[in-house]
Amino acid sequence: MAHISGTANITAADAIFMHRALELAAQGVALATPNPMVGAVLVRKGKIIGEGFHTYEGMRHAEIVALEAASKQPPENFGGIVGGVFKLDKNTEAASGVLTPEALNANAFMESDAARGATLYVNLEPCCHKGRTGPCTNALILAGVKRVVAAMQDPNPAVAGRGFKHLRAAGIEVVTGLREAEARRLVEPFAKWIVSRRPLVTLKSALTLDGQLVLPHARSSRSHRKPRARRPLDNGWITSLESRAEVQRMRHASDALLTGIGTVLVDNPLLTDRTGLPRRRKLLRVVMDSRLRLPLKSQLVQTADNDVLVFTLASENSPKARALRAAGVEIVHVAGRGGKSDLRAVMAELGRREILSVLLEAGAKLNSAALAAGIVDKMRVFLAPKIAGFQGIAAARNGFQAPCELHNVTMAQFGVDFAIEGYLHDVYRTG
Ligand code: AOF
Ligand code: ZN
Repeated sequence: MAHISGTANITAADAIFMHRALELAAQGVALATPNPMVGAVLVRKGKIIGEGFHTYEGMRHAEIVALEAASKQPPENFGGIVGGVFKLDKNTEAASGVLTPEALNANAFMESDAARGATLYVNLEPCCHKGRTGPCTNALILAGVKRVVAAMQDPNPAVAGRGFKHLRAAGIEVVTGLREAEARRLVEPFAKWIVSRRPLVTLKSALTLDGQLVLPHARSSRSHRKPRARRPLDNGWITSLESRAEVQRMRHASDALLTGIGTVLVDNPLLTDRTGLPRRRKLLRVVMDSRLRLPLKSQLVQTADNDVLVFTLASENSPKARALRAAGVEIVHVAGRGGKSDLRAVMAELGRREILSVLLEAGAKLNSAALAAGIVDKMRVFLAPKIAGFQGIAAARNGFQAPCELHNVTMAQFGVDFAIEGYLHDVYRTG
């Protein structure tokens, strides 16, 4: 249970408005990256007077979007102009003694009194540093916000509690910890990346009740023996339509998808985000292909558009590498040992490219290697109520070689399937 600090006076209304802030934050999915998803709600006299969420292209932080929305409210909604204690003095460029001239300029649009005395609900600590935009703390102080309810501290070391301090120093009441668990979940890819510069890796798998990754007929072109099943089970799909839609949502929420050449050769997958929802960067499709076996005719290569990246032990200058590159595939040589690529180096490279989250959708081999390399942060396993009943293949052929235990486990149902999710370690714990 999260510790709520700042005041004992959390009201039912606080919980409702924080819920709204979290909802808004989630609207930044695939749009905020590589920044965190943040939503903000400004409330005055029990009424929402402005709200918004952050998108990376929109630049402005959620708090600023909410303040701007509030300033566009008709005066009757907030009681008109009431004093100007924090107002910007255009001659001296000073206000309330806590602002830098730089911040004043950045926030000069805040001439409205709409937010004076208001409470801000936000899922992340307001920033107090200058990145692409000015500090939100200054804007909030300048606008006369009286109380800030924030779900969690910003994991960014450039902020990390200093935002709260700045607000308190300016006399603003700060409450933290409300709905913290949800907030931390929403911001976890950013939290992992901003501290370690490595993406958060989620291993996704779909299994039958007998622990198989493959159904009879699904890969009939490869099978030597005819499977005994009389008809293909659901066209070879292990999971339900509802589960597959959920996997699409998981792809939508990820910056990159990672698979192995084995899966590409057998399934010839597209590995795209087919939700149709907007995203600021294409889903990066990443293939581990130590010997550069990726077929030029594969769907992946045929659809490559600056969004297919292959990590290989092979030379970047071989004829095959050149052909793939000509087809629009990026080839990156990676160090390795014993024919196996260094997955930690791969994660470092993806982190350098501002990839915050990786969805690992692979077969037994790459799953095992990823788990062994310690790069997996969480797992989501879809269990389908089907029995594959393969003959001659041990039920353990699912890529989970070493024993491990998941933490913070949650479960959800999608059609007839159950998705079990848990963490291999705390992504907020650093060092
Ligand atoms: C907020 N509100 O909506 C977001 C915050 O380069 P910048 O100026 O966009 O700053 C990015 C940093 O600001 C980011 O690393 C994170 O610490 C914080 N994100 N903060 O107050 C927001 N998106
Ligand atoms: Zn900010």
